[in-house]
Amino acid sequence: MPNRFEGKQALVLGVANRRSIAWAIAERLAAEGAQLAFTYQGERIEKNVRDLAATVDTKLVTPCDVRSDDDLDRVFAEAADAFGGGLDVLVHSVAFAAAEDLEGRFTDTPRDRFWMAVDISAYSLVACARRAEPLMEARGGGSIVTMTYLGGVRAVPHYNVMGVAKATLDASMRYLAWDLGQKEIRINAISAGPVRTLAARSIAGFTTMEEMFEQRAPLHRAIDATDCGAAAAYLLSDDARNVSGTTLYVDAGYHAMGM
Ligand code: NAD
Ligand code: 0WE
Repeated sequence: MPNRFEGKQALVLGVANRRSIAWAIAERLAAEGAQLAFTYQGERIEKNVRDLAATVDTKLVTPCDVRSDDDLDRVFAEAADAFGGGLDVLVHSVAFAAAEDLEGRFTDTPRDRFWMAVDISAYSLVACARRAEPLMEARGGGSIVTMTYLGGVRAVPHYNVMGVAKATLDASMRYLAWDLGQKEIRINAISAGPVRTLAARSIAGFTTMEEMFEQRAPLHRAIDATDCGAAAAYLLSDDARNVSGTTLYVDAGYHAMGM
């Protein structure tokens, strides 16, 4: 295993359990020498996250609801404290839409739930990037990765309002790349194929979608969270020093197909 994150400090948002894509990314960063800080949403998953965090070199585990500016202010202050004033790496792996909006017709999405999905799944990246900026500047630069999905670029049945949120996330990532480039901070997205996580398992028809995916993807296989870990480690490392504002597809080639 290379050691690209020796002496690097990383804040990870979005671990819920051991299947979370955020956890696979954190494990890979830790394996390559990073020190970590984690946030979790809600007491329900606190123990999961604390138990996982205890297996790597963790400096901070703290709650965060990304809808709350107060939470975000506190989290970045605590991270700065735990890490001695600096931050090298930020992992944003957070998304949420109401379950009922991932089933019926997109047309029926009400105003409040449309904005909730965009708030949690897209605006949160902007809110985090703004708070990470001075901490990364203090280290002479940094790197940010967020998780996206093809449903933000093309219409995937049932992905609905999450697709609109991902399109907003993708565009936000590109505008952040322009602003933050000036501070030697890079930001990129990973567009993952379907992975059986907590957020995915509860989705009606997920198994059918996985089968279709494996038939149509050039590599004829599903991807897993460790594939995202490896891709994120690349984008977050100095190996990607001239890569910013881009989307890396980790989807066995699925996005390249027209049938
Ligand atoms: P997951 O359920 O493990 O992770 C989603 C995380 O979002 C959870 O940790 C949850 O606590 C957090 N979250 C939700 N609302 C929040 C809030 N208000 N404040 C703070 N945190 C909140 O599922 P996952 O599949 O690992 O999802 C991680 C990311 O990967 C998401 O952005 C998702 O859209 C993206 N993604 C997933 C897949 C897939 O098939 N699983 C594919 C492509 C992209
Ligand atoms: O981004 C996602 C899923 C994100 C997600 C999942 C849930 C389930 C539980 C957001 N909000 C919620 N809300 C809940 O109440 N993916 C990329 C996985 C996914 O979800 C789909 C997909 C794929 C792929 C939904 C419909 C169709 C395809």
